[in-house]
Amino acid sequence: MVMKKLLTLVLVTRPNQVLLGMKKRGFGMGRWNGFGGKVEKGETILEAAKRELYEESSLQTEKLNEIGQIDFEFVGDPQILEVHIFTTTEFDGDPTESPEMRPKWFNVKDIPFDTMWPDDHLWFPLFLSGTKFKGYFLFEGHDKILKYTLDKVDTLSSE
Ligand code: 6U4
Repeated sequence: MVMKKLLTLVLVTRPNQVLLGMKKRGFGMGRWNGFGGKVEKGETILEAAKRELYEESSLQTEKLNEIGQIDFEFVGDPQILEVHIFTTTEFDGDPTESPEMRPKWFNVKDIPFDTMWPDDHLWFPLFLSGTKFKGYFLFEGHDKILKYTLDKVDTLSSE
């Protein structure tokens, strides 16, 4: 039986820059990534995305646009991670370090793909150009992609 775990990922942008956080603990530790985490019982995916952004960066937003959905499978693990990816340009507050994340603005041309999940350099160009997408990645461990699909879409299922 396939078990799916719902996760969120929020990418905050301002002109020519994207805010990433260095993950200090847990899943993806040591990698720059967007802000997000698990959807909890009783909340919607969108509510989870806002909550996790706030908990991890201190930024608040009422305006998230869903840009992508990716299923991640890991060899030997029956659980699929269904990650819902959102963007925003409208937010309140200043990025602040949390126990989970150390935030930093990056110029779009200096995105540190070498210290990010290996799938990111494949779909960031779609996100940066405002193109919606759906993907699937099969990982062996956390460093090697065995196969993947990535498709542009007009709409995402949770919209
Ligand atoms: P806690 O709550 O601390 O146990 P943790 O195990 O640290 O959770 P969490 O909740 O931070 O994990 O969620 C993992 C985050 O990593 C989510 O925002 C989704 C994101 N993520 C997972 N796999 C990814 C991948 N291959 N590429 C990517 N982001 C990924 O860009």
